[in-house]
Amino acid sequence: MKVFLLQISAFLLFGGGIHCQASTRRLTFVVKEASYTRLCSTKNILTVNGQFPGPTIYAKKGETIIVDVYNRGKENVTIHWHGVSMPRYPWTDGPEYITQCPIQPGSKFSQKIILSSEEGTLWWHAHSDWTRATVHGAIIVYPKNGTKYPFPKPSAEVPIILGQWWKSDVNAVRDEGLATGADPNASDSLLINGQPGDLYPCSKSSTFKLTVDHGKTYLLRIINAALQEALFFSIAKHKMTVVGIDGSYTKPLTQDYITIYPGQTFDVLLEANQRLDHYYMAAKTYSIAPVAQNFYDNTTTTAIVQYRGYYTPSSPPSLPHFPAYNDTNASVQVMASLRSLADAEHPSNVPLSPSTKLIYTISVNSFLCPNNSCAGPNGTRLSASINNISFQSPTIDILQAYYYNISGVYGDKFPSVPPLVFDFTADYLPLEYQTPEIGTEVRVVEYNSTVEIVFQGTNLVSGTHHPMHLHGYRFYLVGWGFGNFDKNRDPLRYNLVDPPLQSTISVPTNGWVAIRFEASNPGMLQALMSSIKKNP
Ligand SMILES: [Cu+2]
Repeated sequence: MKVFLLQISAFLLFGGGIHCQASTRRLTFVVKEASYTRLCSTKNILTVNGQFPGPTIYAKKGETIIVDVYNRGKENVTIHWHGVSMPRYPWTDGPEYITQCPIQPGSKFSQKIILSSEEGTLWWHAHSDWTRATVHGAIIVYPKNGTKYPFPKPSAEVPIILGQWWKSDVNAVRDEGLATGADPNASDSLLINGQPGDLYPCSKSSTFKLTVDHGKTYLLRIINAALQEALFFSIAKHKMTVVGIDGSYTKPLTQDYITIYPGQTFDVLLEANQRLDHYYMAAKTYSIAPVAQNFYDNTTTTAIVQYRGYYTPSSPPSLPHFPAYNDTNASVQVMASLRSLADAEHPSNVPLSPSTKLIYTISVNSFLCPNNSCAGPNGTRLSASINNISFQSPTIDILQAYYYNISGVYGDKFPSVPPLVFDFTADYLPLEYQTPEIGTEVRVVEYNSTVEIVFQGTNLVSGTHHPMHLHGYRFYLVGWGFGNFDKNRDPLRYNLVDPPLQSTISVPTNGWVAIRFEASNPGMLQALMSSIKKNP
């Protein structure tokens, strides 16, 4: 019986065109350092081909592309195709020590991108340590020849890549976090297309500007490439209509703002239907941490939507209205409203009666330090876990260990349900629950089984939101809620008709999400939790 392995890991974040049918297109990515100036200071950052954000990959649905990756930097690196299912070919998906060993400085590795059902916006990023901070870019997947968008063709398409900038070297920020055991320092600014925007020092002249013609419609391909921050994104005086997420289309959803979690991508239509003027588009962080404690980046990044024509623009342009930074109800609003198209051309294939049901708790944890010497809460060191297991990175990649039957690299005892059941989202929880086990465990799933995973957030150390991302699959988001998942009551209100198809979802603060997928892509996959922290 063929199986695939679902490898589950909870990382501490800082520990953690033209299509030619005849031949496969090749691209060259040279990973190297380049000097960039932001916020009045200059530093070297790791880039692809010297560009930040990196080059956009344009593709057609179903295309295969080979990317020759040359590592001319000083540290190990891999490139990951985020949201690409890579059917039957996990070998070059990128996560280091999961599907491959990292590409060492001075060497080259050719990575295939195998597109299948994805259409819309995806992205690529480095998948070693913190290299993702600056090594990332958009993947735009156009409809196949003879097919078209399920909405009127926009006048233009614009990648909007949201990111974070630290004035210091990102590895130094990471190392300090690891050394102290506390949250790494918040970034100094948020970014839109690599630029902080007008509200930051030394940034005004380089602010990203989108010139629009009145009456036309623009497709914004919005990517949250930030390492940590969940972001509210909005455009002053304009509505946005969401038409896609994570490389699949949705029913149109008109919004004043969206909440976009790290790793997510949104396709959004912007109708230029307001008075000729300049307007800010802006992003700021959603966080439940107290604003005073510098646990998150509480700045606002802006870009300008400027109408073409002869007029005197407002100065400064108007800023969009945002929910309060800690408005958890606002943070789930888009998730609660998104529906897939579920029509003849875009059918929903959500499994109706899953054969494998898993419940995974997602927790922030803490380890004790000698003499309470660490800088986390009560002198501990912060960590994170799924079903109380904090992932230990192996030294041989797990896929290779599986393929060649190398023992001792990982175990296959990942629990299907929480090892200890308690009131996960209670206000006060026993301190001894905070310390997790450490392990490198995988969950083996039968080939072609249908899987449901409920990700249950807990209030250990800090009940916060947790972006969850699955490799090798996109999944249907069939349900979500606040508090504890109730296996009798909650499935009754699942959406099994038109749930959105996604690759990244955020478990709401002190809540849960339920996802379903068919396990039809053998390989070593990874469920990643890319957030911890923000410990009040
Ligand atoms: Cu990914």
